[in-house]
Amino acid sequence: MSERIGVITRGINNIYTVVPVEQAQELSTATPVFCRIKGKVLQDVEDSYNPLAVGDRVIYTHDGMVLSRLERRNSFARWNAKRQVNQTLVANMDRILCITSTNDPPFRPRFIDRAIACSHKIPVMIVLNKCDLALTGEEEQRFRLYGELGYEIFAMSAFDQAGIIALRARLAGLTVALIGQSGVGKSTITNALLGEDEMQRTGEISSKFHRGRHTTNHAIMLDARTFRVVDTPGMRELLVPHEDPHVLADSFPEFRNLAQKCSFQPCLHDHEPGCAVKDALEKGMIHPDRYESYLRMIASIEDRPESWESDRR
Ligand SMILES: Nc1nc2c(ncn2[C@@H]2O[C@H](COP(=O)(O)OP(=O)(O)O)[C@@H](O)[C@H]2O)c(=O)[nH]1
Ligand SMILES: [Mg+2]
Ligand SMILES: [Zn+2]
Repeated sequence: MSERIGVITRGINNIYTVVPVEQAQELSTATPVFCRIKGKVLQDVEDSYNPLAVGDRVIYTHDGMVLSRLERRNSFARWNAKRQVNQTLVANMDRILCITSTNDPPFRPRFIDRAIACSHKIPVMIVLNKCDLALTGEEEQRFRLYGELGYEIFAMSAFDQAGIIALRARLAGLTVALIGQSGVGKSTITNALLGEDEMQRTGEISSKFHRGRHTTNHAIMLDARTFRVVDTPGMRELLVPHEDPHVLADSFPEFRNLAQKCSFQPCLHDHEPGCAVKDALEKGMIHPDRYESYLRMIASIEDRPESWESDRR
């Protein structure tokens, strides 16, 4: 049986939609193969709970077997508290679009901070949706701070066509994943980006293969003509993956140059004396809420059961 390289565009109930890699830029005309994993576990993949994510490149056969997963260029992973495992939601993305809203649900910058921490080697673009609703001055400042820290920021309303057109232009040629709390507008933005034809087609595919319309209870990669977009399921909360807490500081660019000046090496910037990050905080050079956000992430990792670590390593 001939083996090919493909891209996972959807995975549901252990059935993966695989598109030949040479067709991955033109999903709407691609011929997908519905695959299962050959055997019980995928070779060379340790995380057996969720071995494949949307965006993964795999070796598969035409009769529908995934044989192996190729090395990931990057990934977005979170902690699955119910199963006590790190869960990769998407891999090999050009951008994570972290969608937040001004209101309904309220602006939650700490969610954004955690989303950045969940993104391993993927540039994060922070999108503030529902700009037709009000934002306080303080919230606006906290949003603008991401721009100052070097993240791409984008303010829009899914109901305003001008924003959708501008966003489409920015995403040309890329494969991106939308992540965000339930209700911030991910599916509305996705549908607006796709335009009407594609939305209809998505509906047809959903009813044909998976019953019902495109509601987001699993990640799916869709063709927006000039780019690819992955809509991910809504999440009530987002927990940072279980990893060395020192790695978390890497997702705070404002700590980066200071960390070398800390007396303790490596420093967690928590209770250590002579900490350059805490010095900067006291001098008002670091936003107190960003620091608080960081401390909470560290604490959430430390609170996890130790059994997890011994099981996994
Ligand atoms: N006011 C306002 N409401 C929006 C906007 N975008 C989406 N919504 C609404 O927010 C609700 C949740 O949207 P949905 O796309 O399902 O959110 P998801 O859970 O992130 O996929 C829906 O009622 C949308 O109509 C926006 O820009 N402004
Ligand atoms: Mg949705
Ligand atoms: Zn320190």
